[in-house]
Amino acid sequence: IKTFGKCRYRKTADWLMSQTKHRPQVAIICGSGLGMLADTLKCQDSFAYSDIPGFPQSTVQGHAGRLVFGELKGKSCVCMQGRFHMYEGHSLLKTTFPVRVFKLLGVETLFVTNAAGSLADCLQPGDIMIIKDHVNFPGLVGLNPLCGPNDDKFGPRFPAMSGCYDKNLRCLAMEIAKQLGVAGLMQEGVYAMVGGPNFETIAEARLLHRLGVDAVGMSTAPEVVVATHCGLRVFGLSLITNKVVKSYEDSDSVNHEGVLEVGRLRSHTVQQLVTELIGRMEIN
Ligand code: 6GU
Repeated sequence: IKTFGKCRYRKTADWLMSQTKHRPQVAIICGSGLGMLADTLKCQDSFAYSDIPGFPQSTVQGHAGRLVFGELKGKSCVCMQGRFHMYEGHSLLKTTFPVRVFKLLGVETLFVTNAAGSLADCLQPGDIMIIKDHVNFPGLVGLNPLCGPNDDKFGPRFPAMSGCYDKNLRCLAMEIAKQLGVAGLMQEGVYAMVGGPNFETIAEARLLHRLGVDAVGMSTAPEVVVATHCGLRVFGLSLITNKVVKSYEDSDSVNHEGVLEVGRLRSHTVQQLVTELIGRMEIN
């Protein structure tokens, strides 16, 4: 199993700090169709992934592949416009590489957003799910970015994952949703990561549903595991872009275009929520 020495993360972090005056407290990883948030940062410095030493390259359509530094509501942020997925063929270590770089930049809080399909009957396309917990299916069978020698400088060999989605931030998010008048679109739920890139079969969808999964996607869990390992506070949102087909009578099927379309439709609301939450959350 390959691991990166701390100096590989350090090299990237040092390069970034030599290129920008921003010293972010918050990092945001934007999901499919939700990257526009990065464009709203004030006093931007942005870097194509291909120009950042040591950074992986993104390949998915709908993911731009830029790291954007700037301010949101007076807080210093760094935003990934485009993330890395396991199904692209990246090792999980590459997928989560930016998270450890963020840690070295001084980031204390990680925001993650993604597009997900709903299994819960109460989650409709266009709804926004506050991630309360996750099921890391690849992780359960040993595809975990923390596999291999542990780097004690980042965190412990056996990190706890209970409470990895910060409760205070989840409560504050719900309060903000009420104030913005979008509480009707919001609820908490459990996100499951599957490997992809294919969407689920009906049998797989039924299995996930019966296991208590509310929404399913192909990202997020590895980043959250690595963030929790190194002591970052985490907040996550899933934008529900479609219902997962669970019935043999149903003639619907999902496609990537549809996923991006709902992303665009609700991107403004997701942006507003994240922006307000960042503005109002406490920072140490
Ligand atoms: Cl239905 N499945 C998965 N795995 N990811 C998705 C999705 C479905 N819809 C959006 N992302």
